[in-house]
Amino acid sequence: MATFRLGAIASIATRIPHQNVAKLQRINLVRRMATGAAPKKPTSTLGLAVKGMAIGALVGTGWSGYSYFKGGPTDHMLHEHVGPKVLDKLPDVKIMRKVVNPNDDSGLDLVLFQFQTCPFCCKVRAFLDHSGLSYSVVEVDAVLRQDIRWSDSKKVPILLAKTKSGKYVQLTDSSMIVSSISSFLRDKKQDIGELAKYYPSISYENDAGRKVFDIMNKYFLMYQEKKVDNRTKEEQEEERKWRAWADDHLVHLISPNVYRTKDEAMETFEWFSDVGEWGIHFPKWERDLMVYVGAFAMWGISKRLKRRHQLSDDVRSHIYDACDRWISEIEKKKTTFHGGSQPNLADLAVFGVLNSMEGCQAFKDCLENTKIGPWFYAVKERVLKNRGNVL
Ligand SMILES: N[C@@H](CCC(=O)N[C@@H](CS)C(=O)NCC(=O)O)C(=O)O
Repeated sequence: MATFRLGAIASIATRIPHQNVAKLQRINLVRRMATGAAPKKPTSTLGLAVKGMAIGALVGTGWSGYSYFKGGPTDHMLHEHVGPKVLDKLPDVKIMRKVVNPNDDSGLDLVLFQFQTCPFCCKVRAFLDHSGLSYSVVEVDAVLRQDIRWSDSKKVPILLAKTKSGKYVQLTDSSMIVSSISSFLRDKKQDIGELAKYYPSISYENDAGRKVFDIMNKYFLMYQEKKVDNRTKEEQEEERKWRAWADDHLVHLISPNVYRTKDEAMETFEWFSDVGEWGIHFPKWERDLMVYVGAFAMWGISKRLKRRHQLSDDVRSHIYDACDRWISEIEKKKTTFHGGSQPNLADLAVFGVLNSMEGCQAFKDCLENTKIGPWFYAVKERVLKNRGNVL
């Protein structure tokens, strides 16, 4: 079964001379199309996707699964290939807080549009904090989403980064954000606006005839000088593999686990409300609506998600397996982190996804029933140590 996603097959090396990128992309497209028609998705996909989108908008979590309901392995027929959007100035939005690191000498000027407990946003924050970067945060109202109305992307995270020309380039997709900023940090001579062009948004039609989107090269770092990455090719490949695993596998285990029962779903939404400060940002009736309606809806939807991802009723066993698999990978290396003595992008991706459920019973159960704890808290310590001051 041809199951790889376009972004994950992008190229064969991380060091891609600029002139070769377009060629590689053509090759990738050919490879992608050469995979032929993949098995059709069940017809319930569309209905589930629509419901998921609506509830996701309402409750503010917008779990990742829905993006995959709209596309994925069965997609074919490239339609468009669009570079990143560039804004002349920042949109008129309310910055809710800033993370300011006096040691940040990157020269970057970043604004993150996010939902606090979205696993993709957690991934991006883990990366930005671990990298010691300063950034501003716009907490997007998950119901009205007026703060991302200026954008063609309806999902968070979105990161706006100031380019050398003084304009702001829009980075969408958590993995693309991490790859493009990480590429920049390895070679600060590059312009973030130019780098972003190596991660075009592509759209194509899936078997159901629906237009779907993905980001090309999203797990690949782009830089000119080999010396800025002294890791072996295998190490780089491993990092990409596990970053993709976090997006394509781990993230799908979150909803079925944190909304497993009505009580757990309520508890989860109460936690979302606490960490997202919904009590401060929304009137009480709206907060309560989000918590009660959201919890009930997600409890129902998580059952369908469970079936879609072919999970057994014992959903905990799947997340325990995932934690075990990840930890055994690190144990094989006999290092503290997947990246060795320092977390790499795979550590930060897995940490970010798990971090999105840290306040939930599911996470407590993972701590009790797997060996994820020491690694998780070791990454957390590094992330918090490098993070700037939250103002
Ligand atoms: N592939 C995207 C997925 C982002 C995503 O699905 N975000 C959710 C929040 S967790 C969202 O905005 N959903 C709203 C929607 O689908 O309309 C990424 O990695 O950033």
